[in-house]
Amino acid sequence: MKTHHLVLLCCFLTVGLAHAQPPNVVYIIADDQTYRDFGFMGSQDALTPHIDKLAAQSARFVNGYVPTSLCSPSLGVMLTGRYPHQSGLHYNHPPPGNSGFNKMSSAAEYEAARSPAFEIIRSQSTLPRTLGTLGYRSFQTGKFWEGHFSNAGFTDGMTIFQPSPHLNYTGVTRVLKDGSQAAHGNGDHGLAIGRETMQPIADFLDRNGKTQPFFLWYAPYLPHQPHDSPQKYFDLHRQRGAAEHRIPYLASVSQFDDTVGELMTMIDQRGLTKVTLFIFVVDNGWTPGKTRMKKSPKEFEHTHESKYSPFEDGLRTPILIRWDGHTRAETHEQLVSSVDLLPTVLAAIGKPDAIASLSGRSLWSAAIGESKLEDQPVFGEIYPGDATSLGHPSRDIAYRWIRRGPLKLIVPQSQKGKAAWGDYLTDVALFDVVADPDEKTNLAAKPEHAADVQKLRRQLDAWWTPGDDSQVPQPRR
Ligand SMILES: [Ca+2]
Repeated sequence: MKTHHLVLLCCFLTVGLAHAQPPNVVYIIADDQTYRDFGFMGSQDALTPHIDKLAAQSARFVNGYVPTSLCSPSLGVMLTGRYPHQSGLHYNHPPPGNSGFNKMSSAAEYEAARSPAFEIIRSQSTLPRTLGTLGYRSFQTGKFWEGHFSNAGFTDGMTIFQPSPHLNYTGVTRVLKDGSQAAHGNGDHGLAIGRETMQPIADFLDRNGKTQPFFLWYAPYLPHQPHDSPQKYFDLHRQRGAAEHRIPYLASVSQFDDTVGELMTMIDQRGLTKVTLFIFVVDNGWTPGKTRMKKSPKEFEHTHESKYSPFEDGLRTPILIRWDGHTRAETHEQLVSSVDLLPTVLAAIGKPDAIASLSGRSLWSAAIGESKLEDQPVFGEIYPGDATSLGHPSRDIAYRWIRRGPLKLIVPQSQKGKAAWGDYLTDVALFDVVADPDEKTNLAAKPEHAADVQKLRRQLDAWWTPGDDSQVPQPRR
């Protein structure tokens, strides 16, 4: 009798678990878009109706940050849940760097030089790898810098570290000295998503959407340059009287937004919206300046204060979290970071401890309206695009920053006696980014702020003081 009861209990538990299938997880990651340039963030000229609709349905964290304002290290934070100085993913290009790679004699030489770096992500926990152990299939599309999609633990994907010459826009394929072609390193075949097609996602959803939970990485090369959207998007913004230097960028923002609409429709048409957790974030900001690009005069260079920089236009992002029936559509003003996303997702799927010792904090209980988020500081680190060595972020770090309340402290780091890379600051700077979001007035030397500088500096150093890289994952030797 007892055994019979046990069997029944087991059956009951199994059925119970089957009903509690964890949600699908969809990351929508904008590439090079400034935090202000969304309708729901108050933009006057950017048109983002589909993202605005998602925002209206989401827990909205409007004071979000990425730790670093550059593509690959920022995506690395999202994949690993660790800061670049912890994951070792602090660069776009391993040594000898982007121009060094372009000077190589053959694709074989380039691939051999770049491949050891892929061991860095292969050796650590990632979101797709962890979700895989929990029964998820995962699909990588768009930007991805770690070679083949499987290196980060995706079960399926588009990026394979092979040239994709049919994508004939800049920054996708390298041509080496012997005429051979190689993948640039930022996503190759994956970069077709959004710009050329959404079909691979439709196919993945049709293959896997109903049978097991899935994780979708939607990180199209948009609104990133080249700003070569279909003419209708240029016409739209010209007719609306947008400033000339903003039109190519705004066109790409509109094109990106339309793809978000397509994606949401695809998921909806398959009846998957209610069982899907959506995350929206930007990898780094990008603000058009008024200087035309030499190589492509229809486009404009970005401002010095956005991408790459330690300033707000490079670092800020809205963060949206939506799972219908769970999250509450409301605005949160607290400071949050993209390093918080991985713990948030693990909390949402009921596996908060699936990866030990993550750096961020879960936003989940705030997103579902269960508790108010505590005010905490956010931190970050800025590097050049090219690493001088692997496994040693301390040798390349150029700026560290902390924001607490309205105050942001930026600390430049000189390397080998030279001023900090990037020509952003030569000395410690303190800004009140609420009163002065353009960071024009450096308060660091003002006597009334001496205590703030000291306190923030202590907190920043406690978070990370460059020097000891012995815990950083190493490349393959
Ligand atoms: Ca980017």
